[in-house]
Amino acid sequence: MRIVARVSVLVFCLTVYSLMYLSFFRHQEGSNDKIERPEDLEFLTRLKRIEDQVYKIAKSIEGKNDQVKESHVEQKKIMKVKKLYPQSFLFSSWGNELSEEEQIQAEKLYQDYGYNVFLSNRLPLNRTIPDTRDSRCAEKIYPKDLPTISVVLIYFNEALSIIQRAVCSIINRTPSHLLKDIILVDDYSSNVDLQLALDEYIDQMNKDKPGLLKKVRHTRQMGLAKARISGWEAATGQVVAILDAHIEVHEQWAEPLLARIKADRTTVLSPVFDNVKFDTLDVVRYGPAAHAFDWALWCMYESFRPEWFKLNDPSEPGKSPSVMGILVANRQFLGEIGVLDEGMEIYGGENVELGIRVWLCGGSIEVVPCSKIAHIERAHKPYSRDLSKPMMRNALRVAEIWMDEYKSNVNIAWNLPFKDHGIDIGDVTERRKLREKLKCKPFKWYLENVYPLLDTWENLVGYGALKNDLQEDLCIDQGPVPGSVPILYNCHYYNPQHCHYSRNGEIYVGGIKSHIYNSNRCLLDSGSGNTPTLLDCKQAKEKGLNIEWSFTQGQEIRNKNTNRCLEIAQGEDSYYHLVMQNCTGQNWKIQHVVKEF
Ligand SMILES: *[C@@H]1O[C@H](CO)[C@@H](O)[C@H](O)[C@H]1NC(C)=O
Ligand SMILES: *[C@@H]1O[C@H](CO)[C@@H](O)[C@H](O)[C@H]1NC(C)=O
Ligand SMILES: [Mn+2]
Repeated sequence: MRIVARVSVLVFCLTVYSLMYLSFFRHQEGSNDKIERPEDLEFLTRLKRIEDQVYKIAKSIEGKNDQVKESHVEQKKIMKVKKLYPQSFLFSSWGNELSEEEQIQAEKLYQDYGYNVFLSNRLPLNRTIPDTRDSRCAEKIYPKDLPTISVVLIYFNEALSIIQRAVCSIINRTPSHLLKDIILVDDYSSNVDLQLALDEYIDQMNKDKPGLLKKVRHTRQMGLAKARISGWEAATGQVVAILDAHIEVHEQWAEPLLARIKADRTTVLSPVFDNVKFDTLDVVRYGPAAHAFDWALWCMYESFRPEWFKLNDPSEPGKSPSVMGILVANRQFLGEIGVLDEGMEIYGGENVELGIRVWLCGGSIEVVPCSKIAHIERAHKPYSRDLSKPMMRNALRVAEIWMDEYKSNVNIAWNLPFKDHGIDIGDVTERRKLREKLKCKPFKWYLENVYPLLDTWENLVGYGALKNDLQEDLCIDQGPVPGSVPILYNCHYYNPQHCHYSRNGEIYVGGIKSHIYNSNRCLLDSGSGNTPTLLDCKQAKEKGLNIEWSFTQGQEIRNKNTNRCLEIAQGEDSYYHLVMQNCTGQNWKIQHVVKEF
């Protein structure tokens, strides 16, 4: 059944400024994305040229000039296909014909932008892209008198040709009587060509239709949420679409959205994205899916609910718990419910905040399969590790404003204590007032009616690192993956060491899943041998394995079935190991307690 095969691929919320922080993290990437410094390469190229010269001179001294010329041409041919960057993902399936100079140029641009700007600069701005919609979409007839639309493109140091292509696709593929304006919101880019050259382009485009393109430029970096608000403020259309700037819209992208909002002004919509490959800029079709999130408020795709599958028509809109970043809404309605939370910093969580607010305060969210947008997914996501700080801070803010008695799940997801975590979430009084003014429903309603797939974690009593009194610098760790043997390891408090103890006696090791369709890894005592094991909880339950433990904070951890204890013992190697053995009175503590146990 399709419903069982639920996709829950963790993806980055789509709208991350293309370049934000890229320069900071460029040098911290994983070893398989090794980057050679351009200076080194220039030097190598120069060296190669000198070698060639020497070779030539040597040959000419030998008086074999004609042959030399030939062999040099031949050599040059081979050189042409020589890859200067065998490690670079940019060239893994692109760029075979590039000369060395071109390779250097392309690689530099790729490093700067995270996608193939060299190629983008050479493709026509009005290129055609394949129609990736369901065949039923092209047959649909939309009303003529649809609301007008303002398109907002948000960017920070985007490549000029990428922005131009986005604008070009919007102008060419939106009925001109419906396209009110295109607003370019520059969150304080430093790129020179995004100033004069872009302004010239805007002037040129506006000659045909005065006022069509507008640019809003922040005078300091204000972050994603504020950039979107600036765009919304400048918009004049009845509907506003807030998009990334590294996109191309598909044929008929606007009509299904406008028709839906015309029918119900309280629906907030998202088109369906295709993936534009960062290297070849080819468009890869993605199917429609709901936009979801976990308790840390990271975004992910999730399959639509069973009701959507019952429609048996993949061109129909599907309900969605949230939006991933690209959103389309009635401009006034979006204003009435508070646009976006200005208290959000840099990146993350603002889309989930919108999702929850829309549902709780009188609207709904849908993903519209017939509206498609091709979106570049950048090659390296170098910001992934370090964006977690603003992400965590913003998630706590969302929880504080919206999540009522469930707000501590966000703390659990980030392995933070409930109180005194020392993270400043800013002033929430305005947003709390807004919630009251709009008479929004409680979060429980959202969990029950909109997002029942989110596990409420109501049985959790403890979480965090699990330590034995005898060796407090060692923590239980999920051990090698793949693998099923938990180990003792120096405490680092990251996900592999996150343990959860549930009221029903289960101990999860290596993090906890947010969704009921996922399963945690349960600690179990097989009953024989002297090591504990980890196994998928659902499987372990089906097999009737011993996954229940009696544990009181600060006391022993004893398996309810085998009566053996989880303990530590020094091996012959003098290191401490996790063992299952007859209880000798060893005691354990879990980092954070939800409820006394
Ligand atoms: C793109 O623009 C060029 C120049 O105006 C034109 O010749 C060409 O037909 C256009 N291509 C498409 C696919 O519209
Ligand atoms: C563990 O305890 C059981 C029952 O109390 C006993 O039969 C067994 O011999 C003990 N095992 C060891 C290794 O001491
Ligand atoms: Mn994006």
